[in-house]
Amino acid sequence: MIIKTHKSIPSSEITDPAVFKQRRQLIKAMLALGITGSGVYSGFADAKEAPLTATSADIVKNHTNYYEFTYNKTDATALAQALPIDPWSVEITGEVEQPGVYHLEDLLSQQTLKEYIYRFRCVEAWSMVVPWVGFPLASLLKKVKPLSSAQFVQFTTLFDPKSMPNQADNRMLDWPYVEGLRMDEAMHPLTILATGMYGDSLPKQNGAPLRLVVPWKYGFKSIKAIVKIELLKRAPLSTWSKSAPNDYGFYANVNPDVPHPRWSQSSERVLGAGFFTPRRKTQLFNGYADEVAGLYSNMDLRHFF
Ligand SMILES: Nc1nc2c(c(=O)[nH]1)N[C@H]1C(S)=C(S)[C@@H](COP(=O)(O)O)O[C@H]1N2
Ligand SMILES: [Mo]
Repeated sequence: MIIKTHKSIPSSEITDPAVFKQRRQLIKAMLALGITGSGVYSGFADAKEAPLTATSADIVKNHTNYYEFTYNKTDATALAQALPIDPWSVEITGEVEQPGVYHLEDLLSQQTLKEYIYRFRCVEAWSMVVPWVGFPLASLLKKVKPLSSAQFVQFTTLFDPKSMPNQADNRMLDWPYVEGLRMDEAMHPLTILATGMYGDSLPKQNGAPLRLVVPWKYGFKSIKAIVKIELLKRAPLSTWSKSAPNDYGFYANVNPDVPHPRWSQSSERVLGAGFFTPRRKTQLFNGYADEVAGLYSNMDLRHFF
């Protein structure tokens, strides 16, 4: 059950060190028991196509974007191991009936973990297919009861310059990393919080212990190492939109017809595909249009990019 604490408590008091190992065992046990089968949404967006085949775990774990650690794609695998993820707590605050600092273990014990096999498309025009382990963000939000005034959700990554070397300067981005969703996007059943991948716990470089995954949006929306979830009346200013508003919009829906100012988004390089394999044609909403197009029916997607 959720133990609610209304003021910040020192992280040293939050969880027993043994709990991290338990969490890992929990993920494995739930998968083994079949509590988790494939997520309801796995692949169904691709009914007209072949079923999704996951990219090799080796690639997904060693080709990452994690700017708090490095501006290249390979070094976070080693550097992120310094991130202290146990104990971990998440502050839920803002326009919500039950704000508090929640122990991650308590949040997870209320959720049923499932596997969600999703396409993942980075704004840099590469893509992969990842079998995440997680639960719908909506299911967590419902437990803390958003107020009717809540229109947006803002997420914040851990700020810990000791383990995240690039947080020590603000040259590239303003830290901590912040992202946001409109409330209906946050409540959409495709939107998950991931605690694992490939049937195991989440590697640190991929956003452990808790990250967002929004499969119809560019990868930068899928914020890693979340310590704060804030329900807001107004749209938050996300990190990338703030740093380059003409390049990265708030919505960041995958859209082959809306180019980045410096490159086309009409196709993508599929990670793990052979050198001679042609690029894949990018699909509107990353192939999830049947599920999510309705969220944007009255919007000009070129303006709200
Ligand atoms: N905190 C944080 N979250 C982040 C990023 C980051 O640099 N810091 N990079 C984003 C980008 S650009 C992408 S493409 C995905 C990459 O996820 P992966 O490294 O697990 O593939 O994470 C997103 N979430
Ligand atoms: Mo990205």
